[in-house]
Amino acid sequence: MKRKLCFVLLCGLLSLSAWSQKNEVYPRPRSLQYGEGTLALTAMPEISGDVEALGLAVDCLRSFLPDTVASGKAVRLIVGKQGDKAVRKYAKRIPPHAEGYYLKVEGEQIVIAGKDERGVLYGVRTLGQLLRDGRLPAVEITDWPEIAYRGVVEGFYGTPWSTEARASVIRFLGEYKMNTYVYGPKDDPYHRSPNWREPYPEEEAAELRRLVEVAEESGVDFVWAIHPGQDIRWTDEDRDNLLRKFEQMYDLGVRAFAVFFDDISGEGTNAERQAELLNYIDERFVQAKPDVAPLLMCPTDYAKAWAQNGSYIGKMGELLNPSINVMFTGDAVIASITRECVEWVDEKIRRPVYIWWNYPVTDYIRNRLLMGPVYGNDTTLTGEDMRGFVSNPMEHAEASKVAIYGVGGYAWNPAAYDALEAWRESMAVLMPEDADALLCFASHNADPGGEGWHQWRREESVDIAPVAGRYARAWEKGAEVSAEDEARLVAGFEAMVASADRLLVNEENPALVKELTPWLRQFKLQGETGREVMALARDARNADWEAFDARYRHVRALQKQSFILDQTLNQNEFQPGVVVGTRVLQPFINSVFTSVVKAANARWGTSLEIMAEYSPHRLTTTVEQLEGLPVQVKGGNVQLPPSLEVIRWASGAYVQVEFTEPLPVVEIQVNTGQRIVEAWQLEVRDADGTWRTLPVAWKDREMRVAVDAPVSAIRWTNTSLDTQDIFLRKFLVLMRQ
Ligand code: LOG
Repeated sequence: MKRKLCFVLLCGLLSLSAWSQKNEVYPRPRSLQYGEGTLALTAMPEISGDVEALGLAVDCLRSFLPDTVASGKAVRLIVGKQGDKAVRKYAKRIPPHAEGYYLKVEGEQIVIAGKDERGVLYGVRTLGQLLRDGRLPAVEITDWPEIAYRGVVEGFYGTPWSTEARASVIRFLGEYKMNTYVYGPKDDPYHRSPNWREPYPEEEAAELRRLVEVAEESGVDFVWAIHPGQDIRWTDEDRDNLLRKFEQMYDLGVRAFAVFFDDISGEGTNAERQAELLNYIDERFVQAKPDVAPLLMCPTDYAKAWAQNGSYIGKMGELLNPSINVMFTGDAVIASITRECVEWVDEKIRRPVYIWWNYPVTDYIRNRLLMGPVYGNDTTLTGEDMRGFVSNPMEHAEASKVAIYGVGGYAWNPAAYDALEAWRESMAVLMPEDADALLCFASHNADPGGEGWHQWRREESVDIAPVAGRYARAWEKGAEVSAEDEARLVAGFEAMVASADRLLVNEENPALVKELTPWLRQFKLQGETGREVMALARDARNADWEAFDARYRHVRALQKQSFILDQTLNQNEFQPGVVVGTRVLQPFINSVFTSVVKAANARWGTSLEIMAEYSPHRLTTTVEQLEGLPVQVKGGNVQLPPSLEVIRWASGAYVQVEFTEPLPVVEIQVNTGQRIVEAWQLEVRDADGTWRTLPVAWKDREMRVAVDAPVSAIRWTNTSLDTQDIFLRKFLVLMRQ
């Protein structure tokens, strides 16, 4: 994967422009054969088939063909679904799979024969993608989706999508042959406890009704989910409350329903009671209405990590009516979907699982964007293994389309899915003119970081990572750097600045630009800082003090600007701020800056600050690996970035964080990745300047010490007689807010 990604990015510019000239069908069809020649199609063809009954498909046809009769008449379109008179001749060619279609363009004739209504629609969509400059290639296609339900579950915490954003995503789903939008934003009060019992106020109801219409026009099922588990009582009254709410949603036009029991505690988690309720809803509501889709549920144990003994999830398999679909997020909350896990859960739930894929959701890392390729899910999985695959997106709807596009291709045909190809195409879909700039930005904004709750990681900055590694190591060791590597790094930073500038004023996709803007501003600064740090390294090598001194001040100013952006944009109470390029670029820039300034201090006898990120606070340490580590300010708290490598502390070695002034420290948390009881000392310096040692209590790998006093510095020392190898997974100072 790595090598492939790297290759593709290297030729990124070239292949992108070549790609946009082609008219590929996406998702890739099962079988596609081009014939000889092309057919001109500039107006509505003469249709053989029941135009009335074809409804959506004809609307779709009109959307890419001018509705004039004049010149198109020569072309005949034979269209219909299985059983229709018009396509009887092609009955044998129709794939025996739901939503499948057969399409043939030959001579002056087009045939679209669907397995069902949606199959016909998908045939027409394919036709639309094949049409370029009024011409269609002669072609024969047989196509159908592998996974029955494909699309999105709006299931994140945080600001729910606006109606416009939802409508835009729903249309996007339809366009790329996805068929499902599940409505379940955690922060819609009428979805969740305690207000799930209440009807939507008029205005919200009207917006939902509109969305149901948009979904209908797009060939997408709008699934409305309720989340009653936190306060539900297992009484007839609450059962009736739930059904009443479903009836109201039915009146708004909703024809597909879900019940979510994730992230709850207490009585609501009872497996038997949940199953009883769901079966009741299934029998009295879903089955009782002729036009309602199969019921969908999200279990309380929705990931294997905490469904280990399988007793809860096994009960669901045993008790739930067979037609009810059961969601699952995989091995963990955030995880790549593996065959092993799917087989495990399928056996437990006694039906093919409906995957709730927690990507590109960022509600646990709100200062980041996830815009990398959709890769890592098992591509041998079939419709027998999974009944559904839906993506839980970011609260940034437009930016999420990069991932949603990938998910669409994967779920349609996992075996033929090409992660990198889909990723590059999505850039051109979102911003045809600035696709290369968007690709540049996306390639450096992909990794969730592995801090905090979830450990799942993504590749990032893949093309430049090995070059950056070589260059930074050379500086660390004081070795010769490669001129070629240096040139590539400089070009990379310049491309970032140029991409950010172009995207900031892009007019093709204003909604996307608006979402990205805080990150684009940070990205531009990162590109500028990287470029200037490379130049600083050159000044140091050339022993040009004057140039170095001026450049150093410039880098300092850029670092401070980045700090200010992080402290002022995207402020929220969870992960405030804006970070970019965290996996490769920022650590690279920091490491080179620190190495270069250290070398300069040695050469010129100066004592320039080597901490690479701006901070009002200071770090002093005798641990070499921690030198230059930034003291970060996040949501008013102070922290050191978590170390991913083992840190070697000599006897007596310490790290000390000094604040600008005495600050109201409430608690200090240190996580060392291993259990340590003695031989470490935590001290604080009180406002009057005296140091005192705090009693330290460990719980597992972490110690938490209450302070609750103004403190001007904190020191953490290895007081044992031996060298200690520990991680510094967390060094967090909580302030009174
Ligand atoms: C929630 C979901 C949230 C996601 C990622 C499920 C089934 N539920 O841990 O609403 O967006 O994780 O933070 C979840 O995934 N719980």
